[in-house]
Amino acid sequence: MNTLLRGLLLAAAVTGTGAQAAVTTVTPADMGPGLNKWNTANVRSGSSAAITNTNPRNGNGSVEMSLADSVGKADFAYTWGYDTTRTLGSLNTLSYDWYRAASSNAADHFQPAFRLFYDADGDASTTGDTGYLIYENIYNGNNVTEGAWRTDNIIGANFWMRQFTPGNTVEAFDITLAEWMGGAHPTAVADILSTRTAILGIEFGIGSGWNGSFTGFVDNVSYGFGNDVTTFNFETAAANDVPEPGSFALMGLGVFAALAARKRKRA
Ligand SMILES: [Ca+2]
Ligand SMILES: [Ca+2]
Repeated sequence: MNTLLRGLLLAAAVTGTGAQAAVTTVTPADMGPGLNKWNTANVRSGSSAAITNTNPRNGNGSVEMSLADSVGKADFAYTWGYDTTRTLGSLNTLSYDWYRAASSNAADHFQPAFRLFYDADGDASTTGDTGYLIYENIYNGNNVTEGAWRTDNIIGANFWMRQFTPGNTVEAFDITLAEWMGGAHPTAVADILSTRTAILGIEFGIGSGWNGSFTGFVDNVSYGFGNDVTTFNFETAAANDVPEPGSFALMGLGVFAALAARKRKRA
């Protein structure tokens, strides 16, 4: 069995049943402003965030993020906007790989945080009910090991709420996504979420307020709503011999049909 076929079959096995998982390669050339594109955000002076070949989790790249002091901050964001199929009620996959470099001297618990951008009632015409639900390791076990990649499957994890209008941190750090969706309201002003809460995008980032320096990496960011599952693999350049991402489902006969089509195309 050739390497490509074995890889595809393995991918199909890992994917399981039902979901049409697609791996999307993201290179620097794919980035930019607007919807459905990764872009850097809030990168302050002395901080950085970029796809580099310094420490790939897989392939040839990952997102390298660094800051030098407590004002440092850098984010990577991907926004799709309002999509009625992408709600807190349909969200079923959320994971990312992250790494804290041993050269970091900020407090031991800091690692790249993960954020869901929400609109509480899913109605774009009401804008005072948007914010972030934020995952941080410190509220989920606090066990960072430096110099090692880690995969965090965070669909069942605790998230805290940061409201946008007005800006407010809801001081509650032990609430799961399921509990938020069930209407948890730990403070009077917290947004009340439900199955209809729109998820508008995802982000990960470092800082601010991290006293000291930090260098870390992120790769293989996955989200899923029902059967709509995507994994982003950050790469410095796309491999020439990889099939176009998302061009077919890695399932059953689809694998063989795609291979046959590819072979015909090359002939
Ligand atoms: Ca990669
Ligand atoms: Ca709204």
